[in-house]
Amino acid sequence: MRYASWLTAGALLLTLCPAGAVGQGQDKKDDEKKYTSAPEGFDRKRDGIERGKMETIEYDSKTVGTKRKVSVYTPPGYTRDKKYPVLYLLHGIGGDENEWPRGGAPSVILDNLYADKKALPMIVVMPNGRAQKDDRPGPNPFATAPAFAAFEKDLLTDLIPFIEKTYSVKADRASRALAGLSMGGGQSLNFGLNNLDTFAWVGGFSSAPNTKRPADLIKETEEAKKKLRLLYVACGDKDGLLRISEGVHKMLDEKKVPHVYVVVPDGRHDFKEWKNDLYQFAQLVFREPEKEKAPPPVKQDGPAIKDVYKKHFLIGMAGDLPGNYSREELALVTGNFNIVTPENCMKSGPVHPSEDTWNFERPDALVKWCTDNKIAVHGHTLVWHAQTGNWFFRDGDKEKVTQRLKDHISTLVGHYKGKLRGWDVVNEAINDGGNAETARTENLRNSQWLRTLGPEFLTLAFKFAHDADPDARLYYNDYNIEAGPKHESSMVLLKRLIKDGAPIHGVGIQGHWRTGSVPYDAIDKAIADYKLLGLKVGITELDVTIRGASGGQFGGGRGRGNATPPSAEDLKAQAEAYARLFAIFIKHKDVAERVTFWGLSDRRTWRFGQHPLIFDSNNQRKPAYTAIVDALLHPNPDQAAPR
Ligand code: 9MR
Repeated sequence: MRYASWLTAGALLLTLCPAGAVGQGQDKKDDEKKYTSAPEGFDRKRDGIERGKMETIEYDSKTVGTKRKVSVYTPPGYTRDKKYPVLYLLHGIGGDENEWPRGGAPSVILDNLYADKKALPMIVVMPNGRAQKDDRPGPNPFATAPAFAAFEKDLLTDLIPFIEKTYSVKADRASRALAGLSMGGGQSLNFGLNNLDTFAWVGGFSSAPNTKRPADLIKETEEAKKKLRLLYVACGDKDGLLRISEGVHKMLDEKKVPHVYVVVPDGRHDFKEWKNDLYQFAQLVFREPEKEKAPPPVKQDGPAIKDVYKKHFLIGMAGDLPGNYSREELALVTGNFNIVTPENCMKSGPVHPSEDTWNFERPDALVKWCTDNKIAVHGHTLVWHAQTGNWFFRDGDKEKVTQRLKDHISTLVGHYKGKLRGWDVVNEAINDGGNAETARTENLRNSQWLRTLGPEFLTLAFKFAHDADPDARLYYNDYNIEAGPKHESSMVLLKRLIKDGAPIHGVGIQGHWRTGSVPYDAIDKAIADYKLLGLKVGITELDVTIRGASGGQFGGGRGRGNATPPSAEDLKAQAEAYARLFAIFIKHKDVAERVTFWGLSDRRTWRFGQHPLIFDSNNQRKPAYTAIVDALLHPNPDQAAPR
């Protein structure tokens, strides 16, 4: 007598299942694979196609101490000139090595699949999974359950070596699959997941309660994720054992182990279901690993950011143009930006290295190039603690240094009067860090300007600049002023400047940030705070590094990255960061005047190796570029600005 299924032995089943395990179909989950049943005739012999060969042979089992029978299917055209992968296919509690060949039509199903070129040629080995001397099911097959556990050893140490000696097979884990129905499904999950060095492909069809508890099935989650090429868990929704597969599926989901989970509508515990499972499983196994899908190339010819944001704010870049920039790079500037900040050439060190020396050549060339190309220029920077000649302070009392400051600003701003849109008048005057106490003060940096002229140096600088070019928009520019005590100090300082009548129009948040730690909420609030002071806001030196330090302090973090190209994941995270930032800038478009990137590309950046910008080192748009365009044209609600 053959027991084809658990259901034929319902009373006994209850003794093996934990209480309540024989549940009926549960609600379907969203993550279930969309079920498509095998096409009509998939298990019927077709005329005129090549056929594989089914045979029964015997192997010596040291484990059991007998010769054991095994059914083996070799595919059409099987030849010793090729090496084949092997599917070990296990039967149910009432079956033996003949159960699949008699009830499951494996040779027909596979022959048809090969004729349709839907599966890779494989050998199918159908052993007797009851590892005991008398391995027939006998009158009470459930009494033989322990022998199904003992089969693990027989399979691994006797059968597999025998098959690999006897047939022309590929003997590696990527070329071995283990699957089975019912009791054999439980065996497959138990043995397969326990022996990932032997099997890369595992399938449980209507697995029975011999399946280990879900928590015990996978020992090393990471190992399983890495080594499993396919884990296929299937069951009919009318199968009394569905609960077993559901438990396995739930555990796999919790551990985030990729798997295919199929709940077959109207599926029962019978060969209709298992034939279909074999049909599906056979098509999935032994495939080459999918090459890591490269992200779709970023379209290089979409709309330009300067045009997309035309009605919102200016889009800028920093560089000492045209200098040694290539034609391609310059085309990138004209194509994408409508305002330029000279990265270095207008700083007092380079432009005014001693009291009587002015180097206007480079900044003049920049202003001419920008004017010729209808690009605005924002001057950078009149007063800074860095890159400032010592001559300003040499032998000078307050009066003399004030005069030098005035001369410097009047000459420089005057030289470009009417040609520049604005200026960073004072750069980075507030100390780094800070605490609750300094937050209530301006916490000014102990620079030579402060030491010599006192806190008024800022007001003076703004006045001198305004006198030299009354139409220029004058900015205070600093890094990390969007958050923490430094933000509070910036508010104290700006309030004082306004109160003292400094002609200040705006505040520049530099924006040297790092993917993963951008202070979005603080940025959003800081812009709103500055707006309340009646100031405009510029994002003046934007870059979002992929790796390495961020922050804006001069010299800080340089060289921490390396030239290794960023991964697709890194680029995606960076794109998301940029999208979220632009969502904030868009929200504040009434006060945001300009967003300037600090550099041009990942080649032209002070953070070389940290890949911070929106063009890569080959001047190609990065995912961040598209994300910035999409932030306006196709906003993603998940990347919306704080409300
Ligand atoms: O990017 C600039 C780099 O090339 C210079 O060597 C450096 C010193 O002049 O300044 C860099 O730009 C800084 C800007 O002027 C002010 N904020 C911080 C920027 C990065 O250090």
